[in-house]
Amino acid sequence: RTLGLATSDLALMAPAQIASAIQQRAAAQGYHLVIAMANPDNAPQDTVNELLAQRVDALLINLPLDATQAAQIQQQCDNKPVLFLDVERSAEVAQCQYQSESGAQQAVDHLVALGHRQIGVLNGPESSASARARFAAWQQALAAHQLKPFCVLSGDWSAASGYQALQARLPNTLPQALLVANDQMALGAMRALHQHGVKIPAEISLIGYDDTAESAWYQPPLTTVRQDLQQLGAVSVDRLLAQLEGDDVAEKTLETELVLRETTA
Ligand code: IPT
Repeated sequence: RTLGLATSDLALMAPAQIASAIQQRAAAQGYHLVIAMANPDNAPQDTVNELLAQRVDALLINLPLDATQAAQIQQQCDNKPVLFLDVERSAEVAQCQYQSESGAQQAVDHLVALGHRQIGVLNGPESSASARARFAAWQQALAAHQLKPFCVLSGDWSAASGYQALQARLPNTLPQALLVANDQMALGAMRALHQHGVKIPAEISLIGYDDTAESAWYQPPLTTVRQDLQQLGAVSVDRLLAQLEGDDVAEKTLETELVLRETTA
């Protein structure tokens, strides 16, 4: 009895921690897990094919996909149960994902309550539906306070890209606060700010997204929007196993929440 996981690059913290949680839960339920990792030269379908070639019984897909790609993969898997973890919400496929709205709203409300009006964003890659959903949720939360993003920077999820985005911005006025689409980019952003002597949180507040295991160990410890990656792994395995047993699985939305640490003031 074997489950397959098609995943984004495991050099990234969040997918690695999700895979770890999935592996643990699968083992606890008596399933073997086979992992296939996306590679920049392959289409998502190729990654899924690697799993199908190994005769997995059901599949978890943690690849950033739009609705069309997800529908294609669903077809490709024939009638095997498939559950998507990083897909455009409008896709008509089984999904197990965190919704961005609650956490984004708590993050913006927190910054506004601290008196900040100039709030910038450092977004993830435009090609990712999750990055687009986070940006939309921030915009909506800012609009509720009659605000627009003070500046829009972007990166590719890596710490290096967060560093570069801030380096490029630093000659110009910084916002009072920055919403960052993941904790890894926040790590790089913090290094760039530190190198330029900009004090966090006295001169700029930062809020990340994910709450990876390392985020409490940043200096200062990172305030962030938490997606409980452990829970995501466990819930997605349980749901996939229910699909495998033929149960009609209800859509379950997982809620994000703001975790206050020391990067906002
Ligand atoms: C998403 C992470 O939040 C982000 O930090 C990045 O690692 C991305 O994955 C990589 O694809 S989590 C995903 C389940 C939406």
